[in-house]
Amino acid sequence: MAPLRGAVIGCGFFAQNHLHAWKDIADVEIVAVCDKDAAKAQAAAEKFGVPAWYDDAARMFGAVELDFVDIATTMPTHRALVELAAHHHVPTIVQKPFAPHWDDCVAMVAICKAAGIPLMVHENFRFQAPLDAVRKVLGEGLIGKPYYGRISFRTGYDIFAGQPYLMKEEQLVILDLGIHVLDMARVYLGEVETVYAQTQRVHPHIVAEDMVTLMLRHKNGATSVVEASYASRISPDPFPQTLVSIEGTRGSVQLLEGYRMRVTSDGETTEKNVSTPLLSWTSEPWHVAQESVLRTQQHWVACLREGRAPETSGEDNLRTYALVVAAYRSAAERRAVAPTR
Ligand code: NAD
Ligand code: 89V
Repeated sequence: MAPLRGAVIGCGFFAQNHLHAWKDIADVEIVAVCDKDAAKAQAAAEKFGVPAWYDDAARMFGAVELDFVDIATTMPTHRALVELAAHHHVPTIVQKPFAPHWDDCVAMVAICKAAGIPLMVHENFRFQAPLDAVRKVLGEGLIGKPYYGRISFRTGYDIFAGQPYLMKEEQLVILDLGIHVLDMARVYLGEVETVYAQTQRVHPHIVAEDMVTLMLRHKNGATSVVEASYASRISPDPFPQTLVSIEGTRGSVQLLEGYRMRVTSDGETTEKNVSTPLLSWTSEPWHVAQESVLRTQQHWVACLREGRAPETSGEDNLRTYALVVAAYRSAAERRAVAPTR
């Protein structure tokens, strides 16, 4: 079978990981790249041996036969690009956050459904090896029925150096990072009944919140504390690790610094390292996050080939995005809020 013909739109900071990862998937050939900054598109084409580059997505869709498109631009552009892909009936994977506003997310899901194309959000925490290891422990029933969780991403790593646009966002840490952590709360403990959020802005030169503490009540009665911070001066700084602690009726599972996963089941405790080895294109401290890009893209390809819906479909991501919306409302109104979906 011929490899799937893909294109990448957006050749900026994080797309470099996408492009490396596509190279590692034998079943995919990236046949075009596009960036509105022509120099970036050309540089990506040269670096990754891509035969065609464009500085205009509409022109690219008109010129190239595609089996899918991978949109790795920042969120304000997602809706217009997804609409363009849907117009050309090209299956689409789009980076998180899905969009700046709820209505844009709903519109993208609807337009892809109407066009009959799959839409996946690149929610890569779902595919991150250490976070997946915790999920497997829960799935195997080793800790019994989970009733409490703490899922925490706190760092002082200078994310603004690589992503300076984040300094100007009007909604920052919940939408950019909390969205990943909230997604994992759903995965580990189920859908959410209410969200209570408190935000803080610590960094003096940014517009929006850089710290959030959330308390969730899940529909099955479990409680979780979800934390996201870009303003934590801690040592050692675990970036980009998510730390997890989940308690259940038979024991607990913890994801500790250094990618150590500790499981207590019926009184017996075991510990193992759940990190991933370095790939030719990954480096510390980002390597586990980078590797999750490869896993995310492998999932997308498997779903396309098998004709099944991706786990992090647009439809699924609406449920996570609804938690983000509820969190901002909760923080503004200082009360617990039920997500709308
Ligand atoms: P970036 O600004 O470095 O890159 C975006 C690129 O898209 C730029 O080169 C820009 O010129 C290009 N672009 C913008 N509009 C375009 C258009 N209409 N057509 C073609 N090109 C266009 O941004 P980034 O930091 O790489 O972030 C991109 C996305 O990746 C964001 O949504 C961000 O949240 C996400 N991200 C995800 C992770 C993760 O772990 N999942 C990590 C970092 C960033
Ligand atoms: O955009 C992101 O997902 C970043 C992270 C630091 C998690 O990569 O916030």
